Amino acid sequence: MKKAVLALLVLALAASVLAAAPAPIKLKLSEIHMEGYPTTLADKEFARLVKEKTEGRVEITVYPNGVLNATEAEGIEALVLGELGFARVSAAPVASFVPDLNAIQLPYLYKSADHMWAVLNGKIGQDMLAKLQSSGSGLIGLCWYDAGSRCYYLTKKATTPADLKGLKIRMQDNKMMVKMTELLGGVAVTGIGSNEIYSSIMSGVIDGAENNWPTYDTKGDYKAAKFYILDHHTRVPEILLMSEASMRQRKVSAADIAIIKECAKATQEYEIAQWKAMEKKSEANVRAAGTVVVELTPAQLKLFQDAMKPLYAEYGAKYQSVIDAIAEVGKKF
Ligand code: BDP
Repeated sequence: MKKAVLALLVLALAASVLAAAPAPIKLKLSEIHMEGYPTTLADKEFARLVKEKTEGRVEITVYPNGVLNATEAEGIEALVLGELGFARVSAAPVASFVPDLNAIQLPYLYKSADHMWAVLNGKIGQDMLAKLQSSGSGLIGLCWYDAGSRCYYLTKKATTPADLKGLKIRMQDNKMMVKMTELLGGVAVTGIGSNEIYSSIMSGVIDGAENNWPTYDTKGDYKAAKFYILDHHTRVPEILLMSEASMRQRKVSAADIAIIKECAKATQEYEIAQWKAMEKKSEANVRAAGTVVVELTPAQLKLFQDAMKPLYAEYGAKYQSVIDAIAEVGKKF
């Protein structure tokens, strides 16, 4: 008899424990970079923190290598529809959904990474994240990550915009970026995910692309286009996005959303540290592999800068106060 009562008690206890701990909400995070890349490491740290701080109520699984979405634009679309919980993407394709974001990725806007970080961590960057949330896009910007500066890389040497004339160059899915290459005389090609660039160059669909050292290195693009032109035309930060629709559909509580936001912010410095190390490592790697790194003279660099200036009138005019504020922050650097 006593044994039966005990067994019942144990059962009741187990049932109450089970009832108190509902199944975790499982969400996916899309990432186009490979394992070990700075943003992938940060995504995983974010997922780890979220699980810990929500005491297991929310579980995020990171899917690297673009297995969920071949292009970031598709990933962002999936967030808008609520088919995906999170995506770590470049801010460039996000600007197709929320054009305000172009104001912080105009060419030659920042003097250095420190200048950009003072902007992103200050009022301008935080206002941008808030704007994203209030834009009605359904996208919530959780935090920024570093992605260095972008340079053109081509199958032939170029030192001036004239050398780019007629070359087919893959650009990110963003009209301003397309225009940037057109202003140099190149032919911009979009709709190509960054994992498809290598094969697109090898098959002659494009003559090059543009990106930072780590992407040029880890995607193997340096094997297809061996001229890396140090024009450093733009710094486009990465952004960790959350889907408003997905959080609603999956019934993530407001308290857990607040925790998620804090966890994301807590990974920013971690990514920046990983980034700095990777940037150096990748540069050394591609140099050792025989990449022709093309240094530009100040006069040649100025030709690139002058050619891109019309973007400020076309895409920056509406955001003149933001651009002025960025220049103001830059005085300290
Ligand atoms: C890399 C970004 C990545 C973008 C890629 C691109 O890290 O998010 O997808 O550029 O050019 O620097 O598409």
